[in-house]
Amino acid sequence: MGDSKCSNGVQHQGSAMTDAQLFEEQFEQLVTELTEKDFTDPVLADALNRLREVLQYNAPGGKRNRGLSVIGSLREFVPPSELSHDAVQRALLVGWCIELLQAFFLVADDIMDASVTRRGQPCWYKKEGVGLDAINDSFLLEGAIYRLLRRHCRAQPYYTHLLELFTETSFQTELGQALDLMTAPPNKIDLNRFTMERYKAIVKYKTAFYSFYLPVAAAMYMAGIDSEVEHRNAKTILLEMGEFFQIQDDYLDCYGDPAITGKIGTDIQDNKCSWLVVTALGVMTPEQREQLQSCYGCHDDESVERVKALYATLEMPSRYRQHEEESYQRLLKLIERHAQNLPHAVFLNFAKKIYKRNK
Ligand code: DMA
Ligand code: MG
Ligand code: MG
Ligand code: MG
Repeated sequence: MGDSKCSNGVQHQGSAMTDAQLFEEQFEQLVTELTEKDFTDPVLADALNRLREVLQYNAPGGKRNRGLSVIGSLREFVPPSELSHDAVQRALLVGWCIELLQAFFLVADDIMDASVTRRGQPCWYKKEGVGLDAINDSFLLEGAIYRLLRRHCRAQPYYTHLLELFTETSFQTELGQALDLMTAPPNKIDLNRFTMERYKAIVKYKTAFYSFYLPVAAAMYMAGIDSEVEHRNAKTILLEMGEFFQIQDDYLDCYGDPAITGKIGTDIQDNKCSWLVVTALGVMTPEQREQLQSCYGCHDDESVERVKALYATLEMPSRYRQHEEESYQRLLKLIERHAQNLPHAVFLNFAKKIYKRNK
């Protein structure tokens, strides 16, 4: 498909833009809205310029899986003849709100995890002159979500559902981040903390709700599906997918190529309760456990290399691949069992994007 856009943004007849292109195109509009139309008091000019810079640096550049899956899911719930142009635009906007929520969490997460790069560029707090001012910038990103929802969805019957969904999901994520952080205290290495039970709790709350349940649940509300039973069914499937997604993230933290993932791993140095360390602990000898105790959570390269060498001895990459296969099969079964009244494509489309990813 060729580029269907004229330079002024008007479509040529017959060659419709893809959702990904429409999504892309909407971003600058939203930035303009947030920074030029929302508040017009001239004394705010500097703050609004800051907001623009924060939005442009932190919101784009990701895989956009979360954002695009709102419109993707909505198209599975509603037949094309019943999906108006405005409804599509609103679904794209809600998708951007999820990307903003993600940007809000990531700006803060990178400070807390002492990360260096994100999406192939320096983490926002690492930029010259930004530092811990990034904390307030993360609040700005969060605030932008609710300005946009109000402006675009206030008159919709699902507005309250969406608001509650965003606030509830944010709180769940914050609880998950709290668990993640308190399970990884710096300089207090205690391998007994790293149980599979604790691991599952962390990833369900810090990742699965906002990355998987949130976009599909938003599309369900937008399609008028608000039955508790259907939301529970969707949640069962999506939380399972979310758990697997974070396991991949943990795997890629150690084994991913930073040129592809856009970020340099820090989990070993940060003493994180990662899937790799939890799984390795389950299969190692007492001697290996003692070795790990002496080099996990340390910042020097030699210690990190020793942890990685131990992972290699324990064949962690092949254990991961085996887990990936099993998890995929389990997911297909869950879809069969729990998506009786929901289009399977919603879940399968998502699964297709995440299994075997390297980014
Ligand atoms: C990410 O966990 C969770 C949130 C809520 C941002 P993480 O620190 O493993 O993410 P990343 O590897 O992207 O820093
Ligand atoms: Mg992190
Ligand atoms: Mg983190
Ligand atoms: Mg990670």
